[in-house]
Amino acid sequence: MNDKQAVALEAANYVKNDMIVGLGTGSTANYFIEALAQRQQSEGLRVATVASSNISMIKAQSVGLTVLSLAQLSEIDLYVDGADEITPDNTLLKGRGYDLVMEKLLAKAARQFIVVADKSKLVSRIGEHFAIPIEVMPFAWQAAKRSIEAIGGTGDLRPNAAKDGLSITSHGSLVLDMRFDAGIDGHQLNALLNNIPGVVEHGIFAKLATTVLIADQGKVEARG
Ligand code: ABF
Repeated sequence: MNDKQAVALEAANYVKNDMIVGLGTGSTANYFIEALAQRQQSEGLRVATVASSNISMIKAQSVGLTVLSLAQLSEIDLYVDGADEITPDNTLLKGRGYDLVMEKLLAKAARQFIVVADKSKLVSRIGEHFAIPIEVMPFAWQAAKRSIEAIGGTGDLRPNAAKDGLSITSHGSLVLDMRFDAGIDGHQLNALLNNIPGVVEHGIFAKLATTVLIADQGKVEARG
């Protein structure tokens, strides 16, 4: 069993009967979806889910989980998702590969948000390894980019996987991948980005995680 599987299995133990569980996106979240389906099959666990992406929705349906629409819900019991970076105070960077609007909505709507990751995701500051994904309304991208540059950001629109066009999210937005000086604090940046017109959402998740589960060589540690 690899570390992503180990941490996902541990997170599945937090699920109790009749919970509504938010499903993250990515390889670690995929293992969680499988572990949850396994508990449903073997123990008869009663659970309903809500997915953070079409990919997770299809995965969850394929393993027999019930998937609700977030539009039907104002809060959920638990959300389990991966992250790209995790700082010592459990601030997260997310959304490098996928839509982050649903991810942040679910993180906010959840009574408990459990982050599942292996040790490679631990960093000392947000932006240490990756650019910050910033989702922008298509008609606002130039104005938003200018505002982000004014607070020290550098970067550009994210190309699509084939690099022959731009990445467009499932909500029809564009993504700016922006880097900032190491001196700028993640919480400060979070507040600044929250205030830029045209920005739909961004990848800094501050004060949202209730528990971070980190796996290292098969052992899982919980950080509250
Ligand atoms: C998604 O999963 C993103 O926010 C984050 O980019 C990614 C982490 O994926 P993995 O578990 O494959 O490293 O939720």
